[in-house]
Amino acid sequence: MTTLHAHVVLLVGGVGGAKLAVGLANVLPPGALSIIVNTGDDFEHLGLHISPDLDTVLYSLSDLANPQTGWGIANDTFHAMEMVGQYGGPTWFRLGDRDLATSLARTSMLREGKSLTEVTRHLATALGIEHAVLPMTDQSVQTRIETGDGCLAFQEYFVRERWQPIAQSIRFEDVENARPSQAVQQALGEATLIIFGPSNPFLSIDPILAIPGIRDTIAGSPVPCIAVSPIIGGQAVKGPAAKLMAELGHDVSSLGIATYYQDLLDGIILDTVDVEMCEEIEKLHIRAIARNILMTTLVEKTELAASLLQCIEEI
Ligand code: FO1
Repeated sequence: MTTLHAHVVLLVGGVGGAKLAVGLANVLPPGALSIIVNTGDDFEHLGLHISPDLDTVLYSLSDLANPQTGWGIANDTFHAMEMVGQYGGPTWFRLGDRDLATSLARTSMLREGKSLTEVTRHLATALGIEHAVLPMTDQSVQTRIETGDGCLAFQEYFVRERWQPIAQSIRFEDVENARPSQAVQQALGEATLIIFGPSNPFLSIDPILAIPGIRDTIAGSPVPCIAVSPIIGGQAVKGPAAKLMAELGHDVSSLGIATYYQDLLDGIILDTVDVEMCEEIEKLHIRAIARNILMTTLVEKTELAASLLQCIEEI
């Protein structure tokens, strides 16, 4: 029997976090799950406001996502991109024709004065999503990566340079002027469980925690806060998490993840291949629980979500 939680709040970034969002949405009724999504990857491109992590979560929850890449829409076409290329425009960021429609709708609604939270609620409803998908803030916060060759905007680093430049530090432009949205503050205030999804700690979770007030709210919250490790057997499941942990001087393991979030975590869920690490992590006064955390199928996403909710009794 899954222990139904009154209100689970999940913090996520890209593809890995979106998979857990799908699993939790399968085991929790609307109103019992709020998904707070990183918007530090957002950028203006081709005159449009692109929100990659929000779109990855929206497409994943509405079963539209491209299963191979995790981002974009399955079986999308790229005729618009071809024409953009013919006119000499940038084609390095692959926006499919249906994917473009999401950014067209978002951009026109933002221009009408709607907030990113209102726009996202509209898009989610239109896609039949009943769970709350919440941008971390309605203000602009842009992740920047300082490398040996200067400062890169997020998508230049992640997509154009294929995250190969060596990162020296990461910063979030204008984060000091940002505020958690009303919906995010309410979700965190009502939370009975807070989960850091299996997302990149530096590029997906940190931007959310950097929004003034969010880290303190979580640190001061009486409810359990657990992380699902994005590192399995010393490797990232996808993306630059392992490479960045090494470049930024952290142990590339679930122990490194637990140590990084330390003051915020009551527990961490790591993969069974790393079970021997549990004892070391427990010395940090963080409960370490080994489960199969690699999610490919819907069943695996749902089973991990259900076991997360059950293992809270052990924390
Ligand atoms: N990632 C890539 O590696 N190459 C792309 O061409 C690309 C296009 C793209 C289009 C829409 C979208 O929502 C995401 C897209 N992504 C692409 C992924 C994106 O850069 C990452 O999902 C996040 O920014 C980090 O998780």
